[in-house]
Amino acid sequence: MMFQMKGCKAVRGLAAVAGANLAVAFLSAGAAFAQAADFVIGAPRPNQMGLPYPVTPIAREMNFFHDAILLPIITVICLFVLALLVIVVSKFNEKANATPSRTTHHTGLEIAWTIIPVLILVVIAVPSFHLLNNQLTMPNADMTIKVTGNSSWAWTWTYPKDEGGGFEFQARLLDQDTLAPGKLKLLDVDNEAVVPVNKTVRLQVTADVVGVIHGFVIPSFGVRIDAVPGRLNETWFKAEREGVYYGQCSKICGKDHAYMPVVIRVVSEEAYKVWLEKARKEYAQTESPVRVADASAAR
Ligand SMILES: [Cu+2]
Repeated sequence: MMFQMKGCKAVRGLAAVAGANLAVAFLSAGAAFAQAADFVIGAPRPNQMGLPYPVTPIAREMNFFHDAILLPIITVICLFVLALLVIVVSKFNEKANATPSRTTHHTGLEIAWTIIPVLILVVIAVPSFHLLNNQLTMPNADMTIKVTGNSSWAWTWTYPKDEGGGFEFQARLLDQDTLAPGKLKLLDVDNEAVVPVNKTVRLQVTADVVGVIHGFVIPSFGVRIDAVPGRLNETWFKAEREGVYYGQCSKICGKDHAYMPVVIRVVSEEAYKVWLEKARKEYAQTESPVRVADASAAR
């Protein structure tokens, strides 16, 4: 009875710690929100804790999954195992326990330490599969952009003609020796990709056939997908806040792996139209051969 009461107290203590952890996670998310009242700079901040500020439904679901489900479970398990270790070390050493028990089996305990981890995994699996399904199910997209990790360690952005584009351009890291004030080191590029806010964007991601595998990542969008030569991978995002969002190639792809950031600027629909008009003229010399197929024709 005494042991049960002690155990109960310990569980309550663990729950309190997990709750505090959760509160910290939510507070830090709130701080990011307050900091980014108007325009989000989707880049890492000094002393940042937690995941990047989420601006898409998928990224929010990822943050929830991490902050509200994984983190508390991990915290409770770590503290539980630590408590067991402390008990074992303090109670069952030679001095404190000179004549050890000869017990080698305990059926109830063995069933419990098999079943409980399985239940924990099931609890994790349900929201995990839900998230995975949402990531992989393509919604009806408002627009399409093709991104190619090219063999000169830069990203080529292609805006299809059918959707008002018909051009492509390369985004290259700015010269780090002549970086203008306010520009982010190893993140800002010469030509940012631009998309309208609150629109579902289908991203088709690939890499040069003569190149290597790259990893296309925008943490604030919850987007992470491989850019593989000869394969057209597909993902999507719907950015709900204007801002400029940064990511970096996440595959160890070659000598300039560290110098090929991904930058997307999310603007209002009017600003996007203005940019599209300007970009069409600016990048006209590199007209894109990409056309978006009409999906209804294939049905
Ligand atoms: Cu790369």
